[in-house]
Amino acid sequence: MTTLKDTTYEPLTTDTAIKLSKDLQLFNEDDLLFAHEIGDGNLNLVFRIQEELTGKSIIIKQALPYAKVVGTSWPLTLDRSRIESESLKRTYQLVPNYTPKVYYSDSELAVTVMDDLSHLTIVRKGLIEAVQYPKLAKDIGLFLAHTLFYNSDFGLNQQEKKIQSGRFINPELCKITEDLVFTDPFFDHDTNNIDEQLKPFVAETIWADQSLKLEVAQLKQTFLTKAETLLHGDLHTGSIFANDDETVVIDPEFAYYGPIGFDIGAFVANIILNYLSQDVHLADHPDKKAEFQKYLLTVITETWNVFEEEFTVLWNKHPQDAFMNTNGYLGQTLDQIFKDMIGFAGCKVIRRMIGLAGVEDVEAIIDLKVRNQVKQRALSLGKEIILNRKDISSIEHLVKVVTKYA
Ligand code: SR1
Ligand code: MG
Repeated sequence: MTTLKDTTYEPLTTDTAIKLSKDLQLFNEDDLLFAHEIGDGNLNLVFRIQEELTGKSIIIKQALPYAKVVGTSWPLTLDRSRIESESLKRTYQLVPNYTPKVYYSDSELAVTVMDDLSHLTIVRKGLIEAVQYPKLAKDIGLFLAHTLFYNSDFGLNQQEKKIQSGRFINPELCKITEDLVFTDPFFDHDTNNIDEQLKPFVAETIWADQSLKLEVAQLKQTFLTKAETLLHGDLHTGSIFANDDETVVIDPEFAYYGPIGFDIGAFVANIILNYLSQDVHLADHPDKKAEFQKYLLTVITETWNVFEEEFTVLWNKHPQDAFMNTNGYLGQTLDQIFKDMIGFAGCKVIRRMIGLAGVEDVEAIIDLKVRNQVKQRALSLGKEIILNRKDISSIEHLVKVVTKYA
Protein backbone atom coordinates (compact mmCIF):
# COMPACT_ATOMS: atom_id res chain seq x y z
CA MET A 1 0.00 0.00 0.00
CA THR A 2 1.30 3.49 -0.84
CA THR A 3 1.24 5.67 2.20
CA LEU A 4 1.31 9.43 2.04
CA LYS A 5 4.58 9.56 3.85
CA ASP A 6 6.21 7.81 0.86
CA THR A 7 5.09 10.44 -1.66
CA THR A 8 6.85 13.58 -2.86
CA TYR A 9 5.99 17.11 -1.77
CA GLU A 10 2.51 18.45 -2.27
CA PRO A 11 0.65 20.92 -0.09
CA LEU A 12 -1.64 19.00 2.26
CA THR A 13 -5.40 19.35 2.27
CA THR A 14 -7.63 18.48 5.21
CA ASP A 15 -8.21 15.05 3.62
CA THR A 16 -4.55 14.27 2.99
CA ALA A 17 -3.62 15.58 6.45
CA ILE A 18 -6.06 13.05 7.94
CA LYS A 19 -4.62 10.31 5.73
CA LEU A 20 -1.09 11.16 6.83
CA SER A 21 -2.00 10.99 10.51
CA LYS A 22 -3.56 7.56 9.97
CA ASP A 23 -0.60 6.35 7.86
CA LEU A 24 1.62 7.36 10.76
CA GLN A 25 -0.60 5.28 13.07
CA LEU A 26 -1.18 8.24 15.32
CA PHE A 27 -4.85 7.26 15.12
CA ASN A 28 -6.65 4.01 14.27
CA GLU A 29 -7.71 3.40 10.68
CA ASP A 30 -11.43 3.48 11.59
CA ASP A 31 -11.27 6.54 13.89
CA LEU A 32 -13.55 9.40 12.86
CA LEU A 33 -11.18 12.35 12.39
CA PHE A 34 -11.79 16.03 11.71
CA ALA A 35 -9.16 18.35 10.27
CA HIS A 36 -9.09 22.14 10.19
CA GLU A 37 -6.46 24.41 8.69
CA ILE A 38 -5.80 26.89 11.50
CA GLY A 39 -2.57 28.57 10.37
CA ASP A 40 -2.68 32.31 10.87
CA GLY A 41 1.05 32.97 10.53
CA ASN A 42 2.93 34.42 7.60
CA LEU A 43 4.44 31.30 6.09
CA ASN A 44 2.92 27.85 6.64
CA LEU A 45 -0.08 25.55 6.65
CA VAL A 46 -1.14 24.29 10.08
CA PHE A 47 -3.70 21.49 10.43
CA ARG A 48 -5.38 20.43 13.64
CA ILE A 49 -6.50 16.81 13.49
CA GLN A 50 -8.96 15.66 16.12
CA GLU A 51 -10.61 12.36 16.88
CA GLU A 52 -14.29 12.86 17.55
CA LEU A 53 -14.91 10.39 20.38
CA THR A 54 -11.86 10.86 22.61
CA GLY A 55 -10.99 14.43 21.62
CA LYS A 56 -7.37 13.32 21.07
CA SER A 57 -5.66 15.77 18.72
CA ILE A 58 -2.38 16.56 17.00
CA ILE A 59 -0.94 19.34 14.87
CA ILE A 60 0.55 18.86 11.40
CA LYS A 61 2.54 21.85 10.26
CA GLN A 62 3.66 22.01 6.65
CA ALA A 63 5.94 24.54 5.02
CA LEU A 64 4.74 25.99 1.72
CA PRO A 65 7.33 26.57 -1.02
CA TYR A 66 6.61 30.31 -0.82
CA ALA A 67 5.86 32.96 1.81
CA LYS A 68 2.10 32.79 2.42
CA VAL A 69 2.01 36.44 3.55
CA VAL A 70 3.13 37.60 0.07
CA GLY A 71 2.17 34.74 -2.26
CA THR A 72 3.86 32.50 -4.82
CA SER A 73 5.97 35.42 -6.09
CA TRP A 74 8.18 34.96 -3.00
CA PRO A 75 9.62 31.41 -3.19
CA LEU A 76 10.94 30.09 0.10
CA THR A 77 12.95 26.99 0.90
CA LEU A 78 11.18 23.94 2.31
CA ASP A 79 14.36 23.21 4.28
CA ARG A 80 12.98 25.51 6.97
CA SER A 81 10.70 22.63 7.96
CA ARG A 82 13.74 20.40 8.65
CA ILE A 83 15.35 23.23 10.61
CA GLU A 84 12.19 23.74 12.63
CA SER A 85 11.76 20.08 13.55
CA GLU A 86 15.47 19.67 14.41
CA SER A 87 15.31 22.79 16.55
CA LEU A 88 12.18 21.57 18.33
CA LYS A 89 13.83 18.22 19.06
CA ARG A 90 17.01 19.85 20.37
CA THR A 91 14.99 22.30 22.46
CA TYR A 92 12.87 19.45 23.83
CA GLN A 93 16.08 17.82 25.13
CA LEU A 94 16.90 21.01 27.02
CA VAL A 95 13.52 22.37 28.15
CA PRO A 96 10.77 19.76 27.57
CA ASN A 97 8.27 21.73 29.68
CA TYR A 98 8.44 24.65 27.27
CA THR A 99 8.51 22.76 23.96
CA PRO A 100 5.95 20.77 21.94
CA LYS A 101 6.89 17.12 21.45
CA VAL A 102 7.58 16.16 17.84
CA TYR A 103 6.02 12.80 16.85
CA TYR A 104 7.17 12.73 13.26
CA SER A 105 9.00 14.91 10.79
CA ASP A 106 9.68 14.53 7.09
CA SER A 107 11.91 16.93 5.23
CA GLU A 108 10.59 15.74 1.83
CA LEU A 109 6.98 16.52 2.70
CA ALA A 110 8.18 19.49 4.81
CA VAL A 111 5.94 18.42 7.69
CA THR A 112 6.31 18.35 11.45
CA VAL A 113 3.75 16.45 13.48
CA MET A 114 3.57 17.59 17.08
CA ASP A 115 1.56 18.22 20.23
CA ASP A 116 -1.65 20.16 19.88
CA LEU A 117 -1.55 23.13 22.27
CA SER A 118 -5.17 24.22 21.82
CA HIS A 119 -5.72 24.20 25.59
CA LEU A 120 -3.40 27.24 25.66
CA THR A 121 -3.76 30.62 23.96
CA ILE A 122 -1.32 32.50 21.77
CA VAL A 123 0.25 35.06 24.10
CA ARG A 124 -0.11 37.91 21.59
CA LYS A 125 -3.87 37.34 21.42
CA GLY A 126 -4.14 37.14 25.21
CA LEU A 127 -2.08 40.26 25.81
CA ILE A 128 -4.22 42.23 23.36
CA GLU A 129 -7.19 41.23 25.54
CA ALA A 130 -5.19 42.32 28.63
CA VAL A 131 -4.82 38.78 29.97
CA GLN A 132 -2.03 38.45 32.52
CA TYR A 133 0.05 35.28 32.36
CA PRO A 134 1.54 34.88 35.85
CA LYS A 135 4.30 32.46 34.80
CA LEU A 136 5.20 33.93 31.42
CA ALA A 137 8.24 35.98 32.47
CA LYS A 138 9.78 33.29 34.66
CA ASP A 139 9.20 30.58 32.05
CA ILE A 140 10.58 32.63 29.16
CA GLY A 141 13.57 33.71 31.30
CA LEU A 142 14.34 30.05 32.05
CA PHE A 143 13.68 28.98 28.45
CA LEU A 144 16.12 31.64 27.23
CA ALA A 145 18.81 30.87 29.80
CA HIS A 146 18.82 27.10 29.12
CA THR A 147 18.53 27.19 25.34
CA LEU A 148 20.97 30.06 24.83
CA PHE A 149 23.54 28.71 27.31
CA TYR A 150 23.50 25.00 26.43
CA ASN A 151 23.75 25.61 22.68
CA SER A 152 26.70 28.00 23.05
CA ASP A 153 30.44 27.47 23.46
CA PHE A 154 29.86 28.29 27.13
CA GLY A 155 27.63 25.28 27.76
CA LEU A 156 28.08 22.81 24.90
CA ASN A 157 31.20 20.87 23.98
CA GLN A 158 32.91 23.25 21.58
CA GLN A 159 33.48 20.63 18.84
CA GLU A 160 29.89 19.47 19.17
CA LYS A 161 28.76 23.09 18.85
CA LYS A 162 30.56 23.42 15.50
CA ILE A 163 28.90 20.25 14.21
CA GLN A 164 25.51 21.38 15.50
CA SER A 165 25.85 24.83 13.96
CA GLY A 166 26.34 23.16 10.55
CA ARG A 167 22.88 21.61 10.81
CA PHE A 168 21.34 25.03 11.37
CA ILE A 169 22.68 26.96 8.42
CA ASN A 170 19.48 28.77 7.44
CA PRO A 171 20.41 31.29 4.74
CA GLU A 172 16.97 32.03 3.26
CA LEU A 173 15.23 32.62 6.56
CA CYS A 174 18.18 34.64 7.85
CA LYS A 175 17.94 36.75 4.70
CA ILE A 176 14.31 37.54 5.58
CA THR A 177 15.45 38.81 8.97
CA GLU A 178 18.42 40.67 7.50
CA ASP A 179 16.09 42.43 5.06
CA LEU A 180 12.90 42.88 7.05
CA VAL A 181 14.40 43.63 10.47
CA PHE A 182 17.80 45.18 9.80
CA THR A 183 17.64 46.80 6.36
CA ASP A 184 14.36 47.68 4.65
CA PRO A 185 12.72 49.65 7.51
CA PHE A 186 15.74 51.95 7.59
CA PHE A 187 15.39 52.90 3.91
CA ASP A 188 12.49 53.90 1.68
CA HIS A 189 12.14 50.31 0.49
CA ASP A 190 9.16 48.85 -1.34
CA THR A 191 8.65 46.02 1.17
CA ASN A 192 7.75 48.62 3.81
CA ASN A 193 4.14 49.17 4.72
CA ILE A 194 3.68 52.79 5.76
CA ASP A 195 0.59 54.95 5.78
CA GLU A 196 1.10 58.12 3.70
CA GLN A 197 0.35 60.31 6.73
CA LEU A 198 3.15 58.64 8.67
CA LYS A 199 5.74 58.75 5.89
CA PRO A 200 7.16 62.25 6.53
CA PHE A 201 7.77 61.33 10.18
CA VAL A 202 9.51 58.10 9.16
CA ALA A 203 11.59 59.89 6.53
CA GLU A 204 12.81 62.46 9.03
CA THR A 205 13.13 60.32 12.16
CA ILE A 206 14.44 57.08 10.70
CA TRP A 207 15.64 57.31 7.10
CA ALA A 208 17.49 60.62 7.41
CA ASP A 209 19.24 59.81 10.67
CA GLN A 210 22.82 58.78 9.87
CA SER A 211 23.75 58.13 13.49
CA LEU A 212 20.83 55.70 13.80
CA LYS A 213 21.86 53.98 10.57
CA LEU A 214 25.40 53.61 11.86
CA GLU A 215 24.17 51.83 14.98
CA VAL A 216 21.80 49.60 12.99
CA ALA A 217 24.64 48.73 10.61
CA GLN A 218 26.62 47.49 13.62
CA LEU A 219 23.65 45.51 14.95
CA LYS A 220 23.11 43.94 11.53
CA GLN A 221 26.80 43.03 11.38
CA THR A 222 26.46 41.39 14.80
CA PHE A 223 23.46 39.41 13.56
CA LEU A 224 25.38 38.36 10.44
CA THR A 225 28.59 37.28 12.12
CA LYS A 226 28.18 36.46 15.82
CA ALA A 227 27.43 32.73 15.78
CA GLU A 228 27.20 32.40 19.56
CA THR A 229 24.29 30.08 20.08
CA LEU A 230 21.34 28.32 18.50
CA LEU A 231 18.55 30.89 18.45
CA HIS A 232 14.83 30.43 18.12
CA GLY A 233 15.19 33.26 15.61
CA ASP A 234 11.65 34.69 15.74
CA LEU A 235 10.65 34.80 19.40
CA HIS A 236 7.70 37.19 19.24
CA THR A 237 4.58 36.77 21.36
CA GLY A 238 2.82 35.01 18.47
CA SER A 239 5.37 32.20 18.85
CA ILE A 240 4.37 31.52 22.46
CA PHE A 241 1.38 29.61 23.80
CA ALA A 242 0.45 30.01 27.47
CA ASN A 243 -2.16 29.86 30.21
CA ASP A 244 -1.89 30.42 33.98
CA ASP A 245 0.26 27.33 34.48
CA GLU A 246 2.08 26.59 31.25
CA THR A 247 4.23 28.31 28.64
CA VAL A 248 5.23 26.64 25.38
CA VAL A 249 7.40 28.11 22.63
CA ILE A 250 6.62 27.14 19.02
CA ASP A 251 7.70 27.99 15.47
CA PRO A 252 11.53 27.96 15.45
CA GLU A 253 11.81 27.88 11.63
CA PHE A 254 14.14 30.91 11.78
CA ALA A 255 16.54 28.96 14.04
CA TYR A 256 20.23 29.53 13.33
CA TYR A 257 23.49 30.25 15.12
CA GLY A 258 23.44 33.92 16.07
CA PRO A 259 23.99 36.41 18.91
CA ILE A 260 22.64 35.46 22.37
CA GLY A 261 20.84 38.80 22.78
CA PHE A 262 18.64 38.35 19.71
CA ASP A 263 15.84 36.15 21.10
CA ILE A 264 15.65 38.14 24.33
CA GLY A 265 15.40 41.38 22.34
CA ALA A 266 12.63 39.95 20.15
CA PHE A 267 10.53 39.00 23.17
CA VAL A 268 11.11 42.34 24.94
CA ALA A 269 10.22 44.29 21.76
CA ASN A 270 6.88 42.56 21.46
CA ILE A 271 6.03 43.24 25.11
CA ILE A 272 6.93 46.90 24.55
CA LEU A 273 4.60 47.08 21.54
CA ASN A 274 1.73 45.60 23.50
CA TYR A 275 2.47 48.09 26.30
CA LEU A 276 2.19 51.04 23.89
CA SER A 277 -0.94 49.65 22.24
CA GLN A 278 -2.74 49.43 25.60
CA ASP A 279 -2.82 53.23 25.75
CA VAL A 280 -5.54 52.84 23.13
CA HIS A 281 -7.08 49.41 23.84
CA LEU A 282 -7.61 50.24 27.52
CA ALA A 283 -8.08 54.00 27.15
CA ASP A 284 -11.61 53.82 28.62
CA HIS A 285 -10.46 51.80 31.64
CA PRO A 286 -7.68 53.85 33.25
CA ASP A 287 -7.28 51.67 36.36
CA LYS A 288 -7.09 48.48 34.34
CA LYS A 289 -4.70 50.16 31.92
CA ALA A 290 -2.36 51.22 34.73
CA GLU A 291 -2.43 47.75 36.27
CA PHE A 292 -1.92 45.92 33.00
CA GLN A 293 0.87 48.17 31.77
CA LYS A 294 2.59 47.72 35.14
CA TYR A 295 2.30 43.97 34.66
CA LEU A 296 3.90 44.25 31.20
CA LEU A 297 6.83 46.18 32.64
CA THR A 298 7.35 43.49 35.28
CA VAL A 299 7.36 40.92 32.45
CA ILE A 300 10.30 42.78 30.92
CA THR A 301 12.27 43.09 34.17
CA GLU A 302 11.48 39.59 35.43
CA THR A 303 12.33 37.94 32.13
CA TRP A 304 15.73 39.59 32.04
CA ASN A 305 16.41 38.99 35.75
CA VAL A 306 15.46 35.31 35.56
CA PHE A 307 17.54 34.91 32.40
CA GLU A 308 20.55 36.58 34.04
CA GLU A 309 20.28 34.61 37.30
CA GLU A 310 19.81 31.26 35.58
CA PHE A 311 22.52 31.91 32.99
CA THR A 312 24.85 32.66 35.92
CA VAL A 313 23.89 29.41 37.67
CA LEU A 314 24.51 27.40 34.49
CA TRP A 315 27.78 29.25 33.82
CA ASN A 316 29.10 28.23 37.25
CA LYS A 317 27.65 24.71 37.11
CA HIS A 318 28.58 23.50 33.64
CA PRO A 319 31.45 25.60 32.26
CA GLN A 320 32.86 24.38 28.92
CA ASP A 321 35.74 26.80 28.69
CA ALA A 322 38.85 27.13 30.87
CA PHE A 323 38.40 30.90 31.13
CA MET A 324 34.90 30.83 32.54
CA ASN A 325 36.00 31.21 36.16
CA THR A 326 38.18 34.22 35.30
CA ASN A 327 37.13 37.25 37.32
CA GLY A 328 34.96 39.59 35.27
CA TYR A 329 34.34 37.27 32.31
CA LEU A 330 30.72 36.43 33.20
CA GLY A 331 29.90 40.08 33.94
CA GLN A 332 31.45 41.23 30.69
CA THR A 333 29.54 38.55 28.74
CA LEU A 334 26.20 39.45 30.34
CA ASP A 335 26.85 43.13 29.77
CA GLN A 336 27.41 42.54 26.05
CA ILE A 337 24.30 40.32 25.81
CA PHE A 338 22.29 43.09 27.53
CA LYS A 339 23.45 45.78 25.12
CA ASP A 340 22.91 43.56 22.07
CA MET A 341 19.45 42.69 23.43
CA ILE A 342 18.45 46.36 23.70
CA GLY A 343 19.68 47.14 20.18
CA PHE A 344 17.85 44.15 18.69
CA ALA A 345 14.69 45.09 20.61
CA GLY A 346 14.88 48.58 19.09
CA CYS A 347 15.23 47.20 15.55
CA LYS A 348 12.34 44.80 16.13
CA VAL A 349 10.10 47.60 17.43
CA ILE A 350 10.84 49.70 14.36
CA ARG A 351 10.37 46.89 11.85
CA ARG A 352 6.94 45.97 13.25
CA MET A 353 5.77 49.58 12.84
CA ILE A 354 6.81 50.20 9.24
CA GLY A 355 8.06 46.92 7.77
CA LEU A 356 6.35 44.13 5.84
CA ALA A 357 4.86 42.23 8.79
CA GLY A 358 3.11 44.33 11.42
CA VAL A 359 1.74 43.18 14.76
CA GLU A 360 -1.94 42.82 15.58
CA ASP A 361 -1.47 44.67 18.90
CA VAL A 362 -1.03 47.91 16.95
CA GLU A 363 -2.70 47.09 13.61
CA ALA A 364 -5.95 46.38 15.49
CA ILE A 365 -6.22 50.06 16.43
CA ILE A 366 -9.04 51.08 14.11
CA ASP A 367 -8.61 54.86 14.11
CA LEU A 368 -5.80 55.49 11.64
CA LYS A 369 -4.76 58.76 13.22
CA VAL A 370 -4.52 57.19 16.67
CA ARG A 371 -2.71 54.16 15.23
CA ASN A 372 -0.17 56.42 13.57
CA GLN A 373 0.37 58.25 16.87
CA VAL A 374 1.16 54.95 18.58
CA LYS A 375 3.49 54.05 15.70
CA GLN A 376 5.29 57.39 16.03
CA ARG A 377 5.83 56.78 19.74
CA ALA A 378 7.09 53.26 19.06
CA LEU A 379 9.45 54.48 16.34
CA SER A 380 10.88 57.16 18.64
CA LEU A 381 11.26 54.63 21.43
CA GLY A 382 12.96 52.10 19.16
CA LYS A 383 15.32 54.77 17.92
CA GLU A 384 16.18 55.99 21.43
CA ILE A 385 17.04 52.54 22.76
CA ILE A 386 19.17 51.72 19.71
CA LEU A 387 21.10 54.98 20.00
CA ASN A 388 21.49 54.87 23.79
CA ARG A 389 21.86 51.15 24.32
CA LYS A 390 25.44 51.44 25.53
CA ASP A 391 24.36 53.91 28.26
CA ILE A 392 21.30 51.99 29.47
CA SER A 393 22.76 50.53 32.63
CA SER A 394 20.11 48.11 33.90
CA ILE A 395 16.80 46.52 33.01
CA GLU A 396 15.07 49.03 35.34
CA HIS A 397 16.71 51.82 33.34
CA LEU A 398 15.36 50.32 30.10
CA VAL A 399 11.87 50.10 31.60
CA LYS A 400 12.09 53.73 32.66
CA VAL A 401 12.87 54.73 29.08
CA VAL A 402 9.88 52.69 27.86
CA THR A 403 7.48 54.44 30.26
CA LYS A 404 8.36 57.84 28.75
CA TYR A 405 6.54 56.83 25.56
CA ALA A 406 3.19 55.74 27.05
C1 SR1 B 1 7.87 36.90 5.12
S1 SR1 B 1 7.83 36.46 6.77
C2 SR1 B 1 7.55 37.90 7.68
C3 SR1 B 1 7.84 37.76 9.11
O1 SR1 B 1 7.04 36.75 9.69
C4 SR1 B 1 7.81 35.99 10.59
O2 SR1 B 1 7.14 35.82 11.80
C5 SR1 B 1 9.13 36.71 10.76
O3 SR1 B 1 9.10 37.63 11.83
C6 SR1 B 1 9.27 37.37 9.45
O4 SR1 B 1 10.14 38.46 9.46
MG1 MG C 1 6.50 32.12 12.93
